[in-house]
Amino acid sequence: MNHKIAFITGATSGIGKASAELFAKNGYDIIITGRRKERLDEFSAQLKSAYKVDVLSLNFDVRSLKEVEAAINSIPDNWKKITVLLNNAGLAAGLNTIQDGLVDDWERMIDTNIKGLLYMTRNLAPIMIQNGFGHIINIGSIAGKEVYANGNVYCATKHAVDALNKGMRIDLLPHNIKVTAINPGMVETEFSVVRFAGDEDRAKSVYKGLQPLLPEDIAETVYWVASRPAHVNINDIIIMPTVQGNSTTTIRK
Ligand code: NDP
Ligand code: 8X3
Repeated sequence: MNHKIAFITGATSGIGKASAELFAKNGYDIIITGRRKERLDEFSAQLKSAYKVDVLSLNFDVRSLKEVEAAINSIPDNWKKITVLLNNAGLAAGLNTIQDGLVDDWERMIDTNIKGLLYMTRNLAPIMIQNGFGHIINIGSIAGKEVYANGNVYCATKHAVDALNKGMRIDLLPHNIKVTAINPGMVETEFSVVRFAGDEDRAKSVYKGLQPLLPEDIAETVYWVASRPAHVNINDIIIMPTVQGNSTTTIRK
């Protein structure tokens, strides 16, 4: 075992996967999580062989408090000195007006982006408090700083992450636990494929004619935040593609 451990939710794809890889490259042992077990198994083997680190793979749905509790209770003692928790698992489902919104989409977003993040934090923060150190990094969004047409509930969930990030920072201050939010603009991952229920063409059109951020750009930011000196906490970052001014203003070729 190495002395640094990164626990990453949603490590089967996109930002979480790129972050897990960068932490592994920098010698961290990694706890990877997600619902797609085959992807976790494959990624775990890849990280172990490429970076000679230890990997613990936990296959659960962050929307289920029971599954979260069981997964965290299953962590062996030698994996409990968690240096970083990256609260990354999340999604957008649909892009509809409030009057046309699908309640099932709303519930998936609220249950994953808000309640999932809360379940993870509620179960891991006490372990960090016991350890006397830790760093919780929350992946928010530009959608947590602004609201755009048809983004209603997704934006609300990310505004909640913004508020929770500020609240956690205050509550965990006496316990030597750092708290950071990273709020990206457009990052090309599986995000839009998920948002548009598997419609690859519609997902591609989101990034057409512009250079979006890459998951590796966010991973570098996550790693930079996590590797600041002990006396420095980065509270909040907004990171955008150079060609994106805000949620709705972009320059496209
Ligand atoms: P991806 O769809 O590529 O990755 C999402 C990850 O979250 C997957 O690993 C997925 O794993 C996991 N996940 C989703 N739902 C659950 C669940 N119920 N339980 C456990 N894991 C879950 O998207 P991104 O990498 O882009 O998204 C990561 C985060 O970044 C999200 O919080 C998103 O809101 C945020 N974000 C994304 C932006 C973008 O433009 N891409 C911009 C701003 C913020 P699995 O399906 O295997 O469970
Ligand atoms: C994802 C970015 O602009 O689609 O959080 O809301 S956006």
